[in-house]
Amino acid sequence: MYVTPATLSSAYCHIRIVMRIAPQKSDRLTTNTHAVSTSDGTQSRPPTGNPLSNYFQDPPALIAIMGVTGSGKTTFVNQATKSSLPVGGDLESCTSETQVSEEFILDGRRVALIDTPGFDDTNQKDTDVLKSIAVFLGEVHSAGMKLAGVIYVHRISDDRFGGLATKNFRMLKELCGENTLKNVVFMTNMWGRVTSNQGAARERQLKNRYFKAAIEKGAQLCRHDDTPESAHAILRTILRNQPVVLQIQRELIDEGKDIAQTGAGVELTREIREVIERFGRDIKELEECMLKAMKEKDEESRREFAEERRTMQEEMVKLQKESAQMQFEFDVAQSEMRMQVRKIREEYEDRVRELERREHENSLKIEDLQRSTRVLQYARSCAIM
Ligand SMILES: Nc1nc2c(ncn2[C@@H]2O[C@H](COP(=O)(O)OP(=O)(O)OP(=O)(O)O)[C@@H](O)[C@H]2O)c(=O)[nH]1
Ligand SMILES: [Mg+2]
Repeated sequence: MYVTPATLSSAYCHIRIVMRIAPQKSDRLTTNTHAVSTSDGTQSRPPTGNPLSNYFQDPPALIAIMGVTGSGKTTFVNQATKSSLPVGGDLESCTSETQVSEEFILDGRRVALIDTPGFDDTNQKDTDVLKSIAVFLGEVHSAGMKLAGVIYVHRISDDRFGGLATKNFRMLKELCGENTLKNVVFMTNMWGRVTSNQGAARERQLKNRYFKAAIEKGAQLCRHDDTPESAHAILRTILRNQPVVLQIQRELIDEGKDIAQTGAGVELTREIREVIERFGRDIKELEECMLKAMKEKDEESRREFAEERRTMQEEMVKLQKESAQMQFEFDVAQSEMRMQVRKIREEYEDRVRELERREHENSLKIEDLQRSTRVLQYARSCAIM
């Protein structure tokens, strides 16, 4: 069973997600006893619902799965974790919120996969996708957890690296940051849909062009052959890495930036800002043309320029509203996240205080016991004399 924030709209859902993958020590022992071993070294485990505070002590290895809508992210998560999260068709998008898988055991390590929605080509959808990923990753970082890495899924069956692939890849770079690219694996899938020559040629193009710079900074390129064994082999590659803090996590939590100010936020709003700026310049030019037509008493041209300016102004106002709406939604997500982060920290501090209190009590008891032992030993030695 999986937890999706879609069912609960506020940031509260994120805490529930985090809690889902945070087993208590006692539960972990219990569930491990019931874990089902499989021949390939993995174990599936029953769901747990435990306090978030346990997460601070012993989190599972977390790996995020990113990529274009329909590239096969959820399918990969299902294969790796042996679950059945809903998957979409090739064109329509399916996963709308960041969700985390049940944790499972791979080679004796607890692992959980973070399935993310892909960026699309509408401002509204992209705003929602960034909010969902940013808030989720921000909360994970504030709970003291790091990511073992990120898998970026790319369909080898795509005959070109189009606009959506470019956008998603840029967003990946902004979310991760240059320094964590060594924890990124570019995973190509859908090899069954191409001939081996076609696939190999596209793979070379990815390696030597689109992913070249990232590969030079340590990212890896892997093939996935649509089987659980191949999924696990890719996860093992990532699990060898030192866990990292992604750029978006650092920006949001350590530097206290708003979502819109982060690299990913700036990248996402860049396009809309550029179009608004271009409209502004075009409107100014049209106004100069109108003025010139007025001076030359060319009423027909002036009217045409005025009509064009009106249409452009309407478009610009529409875009400005969209931009303001994006900003507003980022702000709402931001304040929800801050609230959650505060709660997470308070809970963590309570937990630490409780542990310190118990430790103090225990040391008093030990001192007491030691005193009693000394008295007893003294009494015994007096009796012997
Ligand atoms: N042949 C083949 N089809 C695949 C593979 N992975 C995914 N698919 C198909 O691709 C379609 C989309 O898969 P999803 O797993 O929903 O893709 P996604 O990336 O999670 O999509 P969103 O949730 O919309 O972002 C489904 O019809 C899958 O059956 C693969 O490795 N090979
Ligand atoms: Mg999906």
